Amino acid sequence: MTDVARIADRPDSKTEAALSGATVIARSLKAQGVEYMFGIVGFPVFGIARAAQKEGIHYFGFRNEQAASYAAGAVGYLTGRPGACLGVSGPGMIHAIAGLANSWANCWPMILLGGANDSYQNGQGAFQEAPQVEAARPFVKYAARPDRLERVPFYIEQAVRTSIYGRPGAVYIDLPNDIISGEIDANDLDDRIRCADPPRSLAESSEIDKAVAALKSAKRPLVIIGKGAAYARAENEVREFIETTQLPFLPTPMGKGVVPDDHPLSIAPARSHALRNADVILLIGARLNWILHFGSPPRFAEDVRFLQIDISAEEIGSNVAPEAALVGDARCVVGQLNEAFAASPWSFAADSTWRTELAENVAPNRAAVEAMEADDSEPMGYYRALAEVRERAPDDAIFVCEGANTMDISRTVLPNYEARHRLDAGTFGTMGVGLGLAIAAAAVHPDKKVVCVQGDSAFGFSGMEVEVACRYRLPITFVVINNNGIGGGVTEIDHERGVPTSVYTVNARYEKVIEAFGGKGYFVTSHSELGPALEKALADPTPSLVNVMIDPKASRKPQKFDWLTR
Ligand SMILES: Cc1ncc(C[n+]2csc(CCOP(=O)(O)OP(=O)(O)O)c2C)c(N)n1
Ligand SMILES: [Mg+2]
Repeated sequence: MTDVARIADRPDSKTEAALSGATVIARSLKAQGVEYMFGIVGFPVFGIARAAQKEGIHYFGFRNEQAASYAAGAVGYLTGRPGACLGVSGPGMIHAIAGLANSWANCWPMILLGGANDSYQNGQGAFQEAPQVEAARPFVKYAARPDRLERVPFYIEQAVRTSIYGRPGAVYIDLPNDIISGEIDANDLDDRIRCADPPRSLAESSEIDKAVAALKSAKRPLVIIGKGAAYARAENEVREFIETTQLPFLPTPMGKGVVPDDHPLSIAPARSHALRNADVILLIGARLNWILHFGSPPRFAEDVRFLQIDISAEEIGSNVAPEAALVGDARCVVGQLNEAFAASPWSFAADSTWRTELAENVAPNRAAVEAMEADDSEPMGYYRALAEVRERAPDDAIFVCEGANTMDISRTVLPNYEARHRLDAGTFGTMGVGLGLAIAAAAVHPDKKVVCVQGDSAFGFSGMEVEVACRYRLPITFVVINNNGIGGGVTEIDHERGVPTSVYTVNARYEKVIEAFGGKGYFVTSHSELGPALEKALADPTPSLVNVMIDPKASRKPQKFDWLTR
């Protein structure tokens, strides 16, 4: 019980053995492996932030709890232990629900700590009183309000463990002022040891046999790698699996990098064709939700057979019943498949019709994209602007991408060679996550370059958080792809006719926002200016923002299906 001693052995208060509630909270979090906290102070959580800093938790003071809550979820995804978000009672906690929902949809662990009014004022119309536990409930795996200070370590251990065991997700702890500002004799604490990292579970061996047989019988097999594989740290196993079986694969947006994007078996440029024509599909930590068109026609073949690896038994059969139900940890289950293929070696033939057909589909799509990337016309389109970013960003850069076209096109143009190196609007399609995600990535990976590519609308949701990046000296390069609006604007607003609903200020100087806080701003209108600006920005540890004016009419490569086609 060494952690008991950790929490209890250093008095922090007036009386010898007494600990404040804030200290107990901070030490409990630290004891459970919570290393990062993002939030805004005020009544009644001032003391928690101060105590967290004192205990060695990295605290980042934000400008809006929304962005702070997105950062907490991203830390959970990047580290496997929940990031914490700290919010004041009422409006602060309410803003942070945005991050709970984002983490709920993405299955990312995070812990929200919401300050609350003194419990003896409940129901009296206390300052910032709100039904916070109830408000959090639909988006969390666990929500509780500690009843007594001595049990705070118990609740925090339960919350942290719940957030990372099974399918990861968000949790909520409601902290009334009387708990935070209370005092306790250290000997009275109901202390807890650090919960172990989640136990990893294997799939049933009969389901492994079924999956192996199905893959061997396939004429048109496909592997889809989701962010569940990235979360499970399955990259070594998945890479081995692809090498051994020679199966073509497709990553989901945040599954990119589990196997490097430049791997010859990646058929991402032929995504639509591969989905529509595959006969057996192995899902590795990827759900059949809207991102994969529910696994249904017309985007998939009528009789496609799914083999589904998922940590959550409840996910099995969601939208389509699979032929093999591989419930378990993606790293372990892919390891089981590797063992099976080592015992009975097999690989998919390189000269198969399917591989030839996929290659024939990859080539023209890749050529079309390359032509747009090389397009010299002014003003620039997306592809040229993003290709300039790709040419200059380091290979191990963490890309944060959001916007409509900006995000979709960045997925094609910006490569990932490592797992968990792409963060975006995710399963919830949340605009405004970029700043929080970028700050989280820079906090977790101080040695890496974070490049945050956002549409001008996406940037606007949390743009003020550039102040946080500057204050904490995080070497982030923000790139705003500016087309004067949501999915495209105009070159001039005709006020006589009224302002169109998707239009924002024309030629808005977003780079000046970061300059206000000591960051470096660049405003570019042509590709000849963009390259040098990016070079300077990326080489400089000072946070920077490159505001790239592109053609307001620029768009994606024509798609056979739009992204919501059922
Ligand atoms: C919180 C939230 N509000 C609104 C939306 C709707 N929405 C989808 S994409 C988008 C912005 C797209 O514009 P921009 O970021 O400028 O990217 P572009 O397509 O212009 O490159 C909006 C507002 C959303 N997804 N999330
Ligand atoms: Mg835009």
